Amino acid sequence: FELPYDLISLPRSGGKIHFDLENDASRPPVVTTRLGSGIPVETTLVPDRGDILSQKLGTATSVPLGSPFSFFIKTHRQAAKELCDFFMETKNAEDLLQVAARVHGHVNETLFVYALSFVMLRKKELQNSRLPSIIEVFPGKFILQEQLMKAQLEVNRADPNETTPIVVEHGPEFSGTHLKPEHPLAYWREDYGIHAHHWHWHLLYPIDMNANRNRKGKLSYYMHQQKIPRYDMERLCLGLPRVQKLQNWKAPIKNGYFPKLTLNNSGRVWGSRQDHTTMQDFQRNDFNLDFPDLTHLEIWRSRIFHAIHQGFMIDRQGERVMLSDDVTSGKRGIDILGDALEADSNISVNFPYYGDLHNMGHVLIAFSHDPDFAHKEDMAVVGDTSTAMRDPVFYRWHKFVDDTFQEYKLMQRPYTEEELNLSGVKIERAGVVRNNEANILHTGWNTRLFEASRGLDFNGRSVMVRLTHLDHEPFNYHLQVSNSGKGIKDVTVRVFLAPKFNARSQEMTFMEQRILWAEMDKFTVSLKPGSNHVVRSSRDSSITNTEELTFRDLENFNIDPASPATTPFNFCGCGWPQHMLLPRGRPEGMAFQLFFMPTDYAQDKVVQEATRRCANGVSFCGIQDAKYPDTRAMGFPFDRRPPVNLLGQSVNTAADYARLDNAYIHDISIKFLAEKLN
Ligand code: CUO
Repeated sequence: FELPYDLISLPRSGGKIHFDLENDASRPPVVTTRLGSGIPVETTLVPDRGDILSQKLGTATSVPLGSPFSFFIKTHRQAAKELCDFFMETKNAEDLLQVAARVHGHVNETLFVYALSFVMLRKKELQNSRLPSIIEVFPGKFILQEQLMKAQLEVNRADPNETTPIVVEHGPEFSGTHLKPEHPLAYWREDYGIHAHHWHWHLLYPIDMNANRNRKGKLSYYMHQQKIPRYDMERLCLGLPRVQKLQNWKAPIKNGYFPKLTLNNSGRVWGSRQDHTTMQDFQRNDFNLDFPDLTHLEIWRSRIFHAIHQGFMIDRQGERVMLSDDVTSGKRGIDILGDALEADSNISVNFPYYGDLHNMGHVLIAFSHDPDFAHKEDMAVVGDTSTAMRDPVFYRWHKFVDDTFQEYKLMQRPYTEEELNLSGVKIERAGVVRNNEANILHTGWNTRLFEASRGLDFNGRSVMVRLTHLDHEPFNYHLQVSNSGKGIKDVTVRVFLAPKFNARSQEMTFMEQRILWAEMDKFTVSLKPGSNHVVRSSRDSSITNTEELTFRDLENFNIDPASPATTPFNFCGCGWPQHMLLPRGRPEGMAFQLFFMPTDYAQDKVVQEATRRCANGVSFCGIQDAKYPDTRAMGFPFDRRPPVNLLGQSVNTAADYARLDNAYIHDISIKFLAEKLN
């Protein structure tokens, strides 16, 4: 297998540049400029820039070709930083392409794609460029090796003049069998869209890269936190208990994981973990890592819990840094904690003291099958942001991380009635409508085609893969909202979804349900005085992304570079997949609750210069080069425990919030049709 020829395409004045990389060391790399029609108009050989490799690459060459690259490993982050800095120094798109073409083949494949993507997201002149889906760049990370080999065998057997694409299927069995209790969820964990989102998100909010985005620590907490209720909801649909945090690190991890995937298109395979494997001290010498052992993780955890309970962290000068979300200036406590726990060594309040807990958890788990390199086994999937979410242990680790954040959140005072209330605005009714039917939503299966032959070479033959995935029929939210004021009132409508019953089929208390609320949407509307009928499509959700862009989409995508309205596609690439917006429910229907809460936009809004914004994925991904567009805490109002009393009565369930005029709770049913949706 070889690396892709058409790796990245960039739009530019007069057309697109296709980045053609010949993976043949005996010939110099070639950069071909083509017009939008795809006809080559100019071919420029990269000038001899031999000096580049020795002088500029620094530690970028320290990650071997064909091996895994992990952003959770500090030495790999360093390598990425040096390569990104080097690419950032290029003068323009043309220069970047030439330099990148020269570097290609000399640095690790994932690192190369990572750095090039990183730079394309950040260089002003490339802001309109688009990245193809990671699924087509690295098909081996998404499609089982067996299926790729099948396709290769078919190519070998076929008539060489045959041109019709070969199609291989992936799913719905995915990587295991129902003999294992976690397997029924494989369709969810191995969904292509959630991995593309996770890869893209970490590209936007990298650790140790000095790409310090507004409220990064908190966004890291919130984006990862929101995966837990979504995963738990899916588990409840299948009758599985909620995910348990991984907190006893010296006990065996019950569930193993065998990904059956290949690494960096090199033919090497990702590490597998047997059931009941125990995390070990890291003793490998292949990462130049000055390595802490399990005990270090335990010490860091104690220090972080200490800080949470004391209400402050200690910086490198020994000074107290208070942790509180009620601040009028500076960072909120959740941001400080997020930066220390995630951890970013550049912005952690005290990296040597609070350590590298979240990242090293990924690493120790990812090498638990071969901690001393005795078997020369490669890293497991949980070490790479584009594959980590396949493994059940990912959710157990992140449940631990999230519970740590929740420990902090429970130290915060509850919101007051005044903070929750919005006087003058009343939700009279709210619900959902799908295809003229109220309050019953449908899920089922669907498929999506990707071209495996863009990222892998099947002797020039086109190979498609048909991926099965969960999907739902689109629906609309309808809200009847009255505004008793005399003028227009702008509000932010917050919409959440949670299961109505717990695994014991009981209605949940506020505190049990509190961390099961998944954000569905957040949008602004202007309410005129009197009655308002607000309709919002599920397709416009603030958490979701438009579907993954394939290489073919990019080729067919005509962009007018002169138009200021051009969508900044790269940022739009981030976001939860739209097809995974709903949990699958059950064939007989499953009870869920929707929670709606309009808040005062005048208080929520962030005053900043108008930026080009992508409407998709904002809740999880923010806005490019701008502040996070909501001043309230992420997850408001469920990020804190409730007040003891609201409007004179105690608060026991989320429905008690609906005593407020501006809150509404509504029961719906989600039905899994177990068939292909149209
Ligand atoms: Cu994204 Cu642990 O940060 O997977």
